[in-house]
Amino acid sequence: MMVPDAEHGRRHYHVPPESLRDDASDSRLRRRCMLVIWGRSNSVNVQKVLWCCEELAIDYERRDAGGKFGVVGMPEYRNLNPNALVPTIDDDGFILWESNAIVRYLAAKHGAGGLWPADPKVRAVADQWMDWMNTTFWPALRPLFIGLVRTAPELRDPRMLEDSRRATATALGIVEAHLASRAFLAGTALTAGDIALGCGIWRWMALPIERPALPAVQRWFDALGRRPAYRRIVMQPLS
Ligand SMILES: N[C@@H](CCC(=O)N[C@@H](CS)C(=O)NCC(=O)O)C(=O)O
Repeated sequence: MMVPDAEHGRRHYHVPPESLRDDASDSRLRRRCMLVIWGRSNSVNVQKVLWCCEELAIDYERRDAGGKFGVVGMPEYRNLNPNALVPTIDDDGFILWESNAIVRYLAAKHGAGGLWPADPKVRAVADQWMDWMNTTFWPALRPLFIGLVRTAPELRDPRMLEDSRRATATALGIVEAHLASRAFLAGTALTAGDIALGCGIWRWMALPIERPALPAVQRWFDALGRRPAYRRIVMQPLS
């Protein structure tokens, strides 16, 4: 049975995991929206997709999967995403996984000229920062995030936490220099590049750690924080 998700308002629905796919013969399981997103809402990669949808006012249903919800190990889910990871989308039968690819797809489909810039060079810069989030920033920050948020204090490795903190601060020096002369990562407006790195920067800002002063990064983060969709989807207690 579908039940409205009170946290996120009328356009969002939780569906029990057993109903992975729609069953047209059962009206209770019938999909209300063309776009279904599988993934727990506290995942950095799922948040990219959710925030993108909110910015573009795309109707979607989110279905809990991953972490404590399981689902990703079910054969039905693995048929959709053989990586057994979240997020995965089903856009009216079109299945796609990898969060950045999903954001690119949705931004191109619904946000051409905006989140997905028309100018190939501006778009490439947005794309560059999406890749940088996945290949540089998140690998640097992830050990610190997992260590402080998802690891019992007695099991934490202080050396590893400090290495991760330093590596992330060093990586952010690159962002600081880049943002010194522009409001957003690809220039004057929010793009898919900001969506990807913006989900990561919230974790850095919300962790109880020492952070170097990075005025341009702070200004950019403050600008993200003025967006209702960012506050609603990303600026949530870390878990
Ligand atoms: N490169 C993938 C990584 C996906 C990924 O690692 N997802 C994590 C959550 S952030 C996951 O599914 N973890 C296992 C789980 O939640 O059960 C992407 O960007 O979508």
